[in-house]
Amino acid sequence: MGILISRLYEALAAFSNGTPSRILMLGLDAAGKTTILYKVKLNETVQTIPTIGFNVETVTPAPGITFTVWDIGGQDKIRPLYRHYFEKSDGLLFVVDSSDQDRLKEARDELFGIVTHESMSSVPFVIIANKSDLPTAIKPSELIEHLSLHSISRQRWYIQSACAVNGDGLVEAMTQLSNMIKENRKRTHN
Ligand SMILES: Nc1nc2c(ncn2[C@@H]2O[C@H](COP(=O)(O)OP(=O)(O)OP(=O)(O)O)[C@@H](O)[C@H]2O)c(=O)[nH]1
Ligand SMILES: [Mg+2]
Repeated sequence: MGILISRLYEALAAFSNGTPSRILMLGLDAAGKTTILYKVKLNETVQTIPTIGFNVETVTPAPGITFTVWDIGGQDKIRPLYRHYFEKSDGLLFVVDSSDQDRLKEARDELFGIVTHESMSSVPFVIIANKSDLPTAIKPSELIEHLSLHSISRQRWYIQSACAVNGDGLVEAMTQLSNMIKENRKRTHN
């Protein structure tokens, strides 16, 4: 039933909004990107294996929002391939494992490499502070400091606490991104 409703939303949204927004979902390996993608697509918590290459799915996280989400494998050896996906992206979901404090600097370096790239420098992004269910997870306010988000001034950003396993925060993250994409379009068309 859930899938039927989500398919119906997809059809309605595609009809009313035209082309879905093209969304890149990036972040370090094991941050939870593929788990998020299929939680939103199927409302199921799937067993994942590390992504080599990418998964792409059209999702409708909320009525009136249709995204084509590109979930790219985050292992360090394949990260140099990211830039091939940058062109014509409307928004970025950057997923961080907020319980893995040892890798926050690595996550920050990756994020800055992406958002300062010329093809991405006007693309709004949402940080998904994932794995909020784990006891070592830090709060979004602390993550903002660790990721030096306040030093980013060229594009709009938002941070959302989430748990891909039970779905908390995922619709909120995608709705925020959709709103920022709409504002961005209005600004660039005026
Ligand atoms: N506890 C908890 N575990 C999670 C959460 N999200 C993902 N995981 C687990 O984290 C592991 C990695 O998740 P993936 O979705 O495969 O990570 P990924 O970002 O796609 O990794 P790559 O494909 O290697 O880039 C899996 O064992 C997931 O079940 C979460 O919110 N909470
Ligand atoms: Mg994956």
